[in-house]
Amino acid sequence: MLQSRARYLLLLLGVQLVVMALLYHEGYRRRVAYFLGIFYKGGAPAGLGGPQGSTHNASLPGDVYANLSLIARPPLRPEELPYCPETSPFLGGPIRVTFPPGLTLEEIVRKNPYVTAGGRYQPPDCDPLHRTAVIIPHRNREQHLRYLLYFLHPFLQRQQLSYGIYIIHQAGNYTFNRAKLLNVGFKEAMKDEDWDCMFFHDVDLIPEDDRNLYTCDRFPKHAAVAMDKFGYKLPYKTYFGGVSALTPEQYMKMNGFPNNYWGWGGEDDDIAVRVALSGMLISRPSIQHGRYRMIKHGHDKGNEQNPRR
Ligand code: UDH
Ligand code: MN
Repeated sequence: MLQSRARYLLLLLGVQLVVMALLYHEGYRRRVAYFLGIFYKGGAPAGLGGPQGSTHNASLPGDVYANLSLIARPPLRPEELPYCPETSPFLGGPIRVTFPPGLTLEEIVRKNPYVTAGGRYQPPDCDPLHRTAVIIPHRNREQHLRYLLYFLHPFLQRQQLSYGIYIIHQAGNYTFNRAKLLNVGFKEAMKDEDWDCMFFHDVDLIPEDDRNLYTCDRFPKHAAVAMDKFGYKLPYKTYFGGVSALTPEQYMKMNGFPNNYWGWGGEDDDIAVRVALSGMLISRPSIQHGRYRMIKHGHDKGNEQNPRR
């Protein structure tokens, strides 16, 4: 009796030792990926960062590109792909936001080899649960746009979303109209695909935590709850500016956004009123997750404060 118990304990110890040796050898992340059924190619990084393999750098905490190369194409036919898990195993939490000087579009393309024309992406290793379009109103902010794309692509890929990014550019020099551009973006994006979530996204706001999921909620979502310029808290309770997200159904229910706010200000509060008038509440991520850095800027020419807002 005593002997068989000792043998059992020895066996347990042995198993434990083998598991520990495996953990040590394979590295924690890979093991987690393995247990979650994620395939990866061993050796040189084969995913994001691609053949160059320059992005695999686990030594930099918060690097938005770190370990993204673990997302690789598995040896499966598309119809055999498993569903993506409820929670992506690639989330890393806080992202270190710095602005590399001399960043070019070519560099962003190089670091995001799975993104296809039109800023579109599908997870290569699983069937996504969410399809999100990101709508960005834009004019004369090329540098901000480069930084946003640099951070947003890997951020969205970490969340295992199917996504498309739409830059809605206002041509000419006439007064800027943010909300109208967002309406244009909605219409154009829905012609392309049956998106289940639209993110309306200022060009100068960089998300700082990848647990801020770019998916829609039961109610219209205001995502930019903690911006650095407001001391990382909401400036006021009904604030709906910066980054927000609606399903097509929510957008239609409130009859979209106003078209008549020319120049800076007011349109975001109008949108919040529309949400309330259509009987919906505002959903928000937590203050820890909904963090954003705004790239510093002054007032734009052609977007003067609207005194009649
Ligand atoms: N936008 C452009 N081009 C413009 C104007 C606005 O692309 O000429 C877009 C862009 O996506 C921007 C968004 O509209 O992020 C909102 O405009 P904004 O960034 O000017 O709005 P914000 O509330 O402006 O950030 C605050 C005024 C800045 C003064 C700061 C002085 N310290
Ligand atoms: Mn801004």
